[in-house]
Amino acid sequence: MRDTPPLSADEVDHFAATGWVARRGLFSAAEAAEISRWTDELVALPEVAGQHMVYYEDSLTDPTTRVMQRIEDFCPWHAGFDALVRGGRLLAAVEQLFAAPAVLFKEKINFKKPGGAGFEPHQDQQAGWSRYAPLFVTALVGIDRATIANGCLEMADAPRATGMIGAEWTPLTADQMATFALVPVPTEPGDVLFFDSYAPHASKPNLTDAQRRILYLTYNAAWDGDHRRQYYDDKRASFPPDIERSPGTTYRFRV
Ligand SMILES: O=C(O)CCC(=O)C(=O)O
Ligand SMILES: [Fe+2]
Repeated sequence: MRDTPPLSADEVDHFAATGWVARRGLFSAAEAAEISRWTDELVALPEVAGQHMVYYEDSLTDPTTRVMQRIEDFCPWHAGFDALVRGGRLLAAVEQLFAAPAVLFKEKINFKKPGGAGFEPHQDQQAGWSRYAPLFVTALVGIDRATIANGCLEMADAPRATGMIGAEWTPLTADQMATFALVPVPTEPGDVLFFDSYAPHASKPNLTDAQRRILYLTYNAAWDGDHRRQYYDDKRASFPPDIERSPGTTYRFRV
């Protein structure tokens, strides 16, 4: 017998209507604890140029310090994450949403440490993704509880956007957001929020005293090709992780 699909027909319909859907408890508390432990392992890995990409940001609460903002391109360096991301329930759910086979485009963990910044309203597709594929689906996996106070995601309360509302590399303007509101979508460890690359979203800074870690796994339909390595090669060239930066050059995060 085939496994039951991870998403119900109602959940698939919600995604089709809005571009996003929150699937509560896709992973058990024990599985979420394991993902949390794997995240600690990634943080403990020595930083080496050319390997997993670790980015830092200036703290909002203590401007004299830099705090870990995110880690990307880590699947090649962690077998547990690699297996989680490329198979099982996550891939099966994403394939339900594409109604087609899918491949991994990118993986990252946003740490949003105490003092970590929020994100201006944007569509992920605005980050230059159209040169790789016309549509992506991201699975946001809660590692820590994400709340309004620590900067959970806020999603557009609107019919699904099927194209770019804003320009590449700039946040959405008030005019571009005039027809919809953003609603907070708090998540518990093990919850998964699926959203496509045109779904407008934002988040607030974390002004609490605990970190808010979220795993983001982004996929595209297999028929649009496997662009993961090229994407990270391009990103290392244009916006390298801190350890790969040249002294005296300023690098700017855009969306
Ligand atoms: O982690 C967050 O609060 C939002 C992140 C986000 O939207 C992004 O990295 O594109
Ligand atoms: Fe985003």
